[in-house]
Parts: sequence; structure tokens; C-alpha cells
Amino acid sequence: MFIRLVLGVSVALIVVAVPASAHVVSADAGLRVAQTISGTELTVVLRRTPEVPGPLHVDLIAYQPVRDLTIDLAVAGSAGTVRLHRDRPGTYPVVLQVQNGGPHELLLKASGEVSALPFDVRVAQSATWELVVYGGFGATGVLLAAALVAGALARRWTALSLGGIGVVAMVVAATVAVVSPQLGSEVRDSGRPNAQGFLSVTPAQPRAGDEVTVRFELVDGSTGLPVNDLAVHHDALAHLVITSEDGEFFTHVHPIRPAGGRLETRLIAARPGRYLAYLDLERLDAGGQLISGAFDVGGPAHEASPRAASWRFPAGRPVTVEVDTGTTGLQPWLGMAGHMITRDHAGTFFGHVHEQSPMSTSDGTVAQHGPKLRFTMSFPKPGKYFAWVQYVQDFKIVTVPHVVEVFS
Ligand SMILES: [Cu+2]
Repeated sequence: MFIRLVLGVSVALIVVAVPASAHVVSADAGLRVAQTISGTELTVVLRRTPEVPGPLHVDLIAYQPVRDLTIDLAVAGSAGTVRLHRDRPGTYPVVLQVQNGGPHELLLKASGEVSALPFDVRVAQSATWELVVYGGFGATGVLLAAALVAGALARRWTALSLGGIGVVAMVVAATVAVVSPQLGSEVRDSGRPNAQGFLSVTPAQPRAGDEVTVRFELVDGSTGLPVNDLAVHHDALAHLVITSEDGEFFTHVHPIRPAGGRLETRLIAARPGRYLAYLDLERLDAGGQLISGAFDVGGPAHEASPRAASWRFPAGRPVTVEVDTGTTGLQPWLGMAGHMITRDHAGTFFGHVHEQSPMSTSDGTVAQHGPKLRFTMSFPKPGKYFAWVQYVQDFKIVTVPHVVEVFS
């Protein structure tokens, strides 16, 4: 009876899981974070780590166009280097070391850009309450066995006292096991944190053809302090879509994090005109947020090439499109088989939907989707919209632009 109870409580204890978080690297969980560094689109994969001190296996998955690029990686005093080779997309592994559990930052450096990716190492570490619980159950077992032996040898009082102490030890262990999930859990204020974002560009007045650094400063709406709690969602700290107002230019990147509360990306703004930026992020314990901004690029105006609408949809109700990619070799990117990003002509509406097949568990290197991608979205009002379908084939991000006419 005692043994069954002890086993039951022990199993219940093992099942009490550490609360999931968006940054955790543990024995059962790895982390994927997309990063656009020095113009190269990467997925940084932090593999599962069973113990500390121990190795941290990091894979950089590089997407075309890949150019010759040296990326220095560092975490907690351990460093490594990855050299990307031109036109060789795919996985570049490196092994770093982690000394202990808790919060860490993985530093990536390439061509003067630095990104610090926060993550949390959670591997089995003995907490005080665990020592009490396991020690209590251990003592119970020993004392009860001793009591049985004493009982068998007809030492009644010895058997009773050993049994009594054993029962006390078990009660203490069981009590701590029951209340321990509450120990150490953080008390949080109610309400969800809200971020304010400010966009700036360098140079401040870029000309067509310049390399432009686009920067978002993120501060907490209540405290005004830099936002340091971005959660990895859809395999990135933040997703940044920049389009020219005329819809001719489109980029979907994953900005580097040079410091807490700051996200940056570099791009060549080839066309003059207005550019609209949409930053999609999520904070821990908060919902998703879309922060937008705009900047202007000077230079003699280019005529936008007239493009006929490839899709016509009714306004205000869900529509499903099927896109035939012509291949069964699609690799998941950002955890999905395909992405569709939409924007209205004025830039006041922005949408991002995903392909409908189940979310992939692959790190992106396995081709497991296609040829058809299905997207369901809706367009709120009649008018002209732009849509961009994105998927990955042979480690290349394919972007297919569409013009959409939405009627009433
Ligand atoms: Cu993204």
C-alpha cells in the first residue's frame, strides 16, 4: 500500500512539467529563430541540450542567395565560427558550450552586424523542494524496510517508532510534492504588456540605390523601458515586411537584435518613393502586435509597371485560394509550408495567413509539402490589394506577387 502510494506520488511529481516558454532549450525542446544577417536569410537552430555543463549544438540553415560570409557565434564564453559558401545553402553546424542553466544570449556577428538572441537553458537541476521530496521518499523507504525487519525480529517498539518516523517523512515529502508547483512561480501583474515602436532609417534621407538601415526602437507602453521580452513566434523574434507603396518592392525579413529593445535590418532601396514597414511581434504573456511605420527614398520617380489583377475576390468574406507550386519538394519555413502576405493599396490593411496543412515539426531541412498550397483569407473592403505568396524550395525562398481586385 505504502509502496503504491509512494510510486503514485513520484509519478505525479515527474509529470509536473516546467511551464513552457518561448525561448526554452532543454532535454526535450530546441529553438528555431529566423535571422536576416548581412542580407542572408538564416534559420538558427539551437538543438536540444540534455545537460549542463555540456555542448550546445547550433545549426545555421542558410537560404539562397548564399554568399561567402563569416559568422562568429558566441555564448557565455564559448565561441565558434561558421563560414558560409556562395551558392551552398543548407545546414552549417557548430558546437558551443553552455556551463549552466538559466538565461543566455547567443551572439551572432557578421560584416559589422551583431545580433543577441535570448534563450533559456532548462535542464534538470535539483531545487530544494526536490531534495526534500526525493529525500523524504528515500527515508520513508529505508525506515519502513527497517520497521519490517524489526517487526519480523519481534522488536515491537522499535518497529513502531521506525514506522512512525517513516510515515512522518512520507507526509512531509507528499506535502511538499503537492505544494511545490506553487513554489517559485512568479507573481505577475494583471494586464498584457504593450509595446510602442518607433521607426528610423540611416541615412536619414536615403536615395534610391542606397543601403538603408531600418531600425525599430521598442519601448514598453507603460514604463517607457526598452522591450526585452520578445517571444519567439512563428520561429522568429519579429517578422518585418517592407513594401514600396506601389507594391513593386517586397521583402520579408527577420531583423537582428543589436541590443534589448532594438531591431534592425539593412536593405537596398532600389526604387524611389514611400516604403511601408510592418513589424509583427509578440511579447511574453501578451498577444501579438503589429507595429507599422514608413520612410521615404529620394530620387527620380520610376513608373510602376501596370499589372493586371490575377485574383478577383468578394469583399468581407473568407476566400480560399489554391496555389500550385509544381513540386512536392517544399520545405517548411518558419514552421509552415507557405505564407501569404496581403496589403491594400493605401497601406492601411495588412494581413498574414498561413498554409492550412498541419504545422510542421521539421527544422526546415526536410522537403515534405506540396505541390498545392491552400490559403484562406478575407479582404475587408472593395479595392485593389497586393498579395505575396512565399514558400521554400531547395533552400530558396520563392516569392510570387499577385495583384488582387476585391469587389463589393
Ligand atoms: Cu517572418
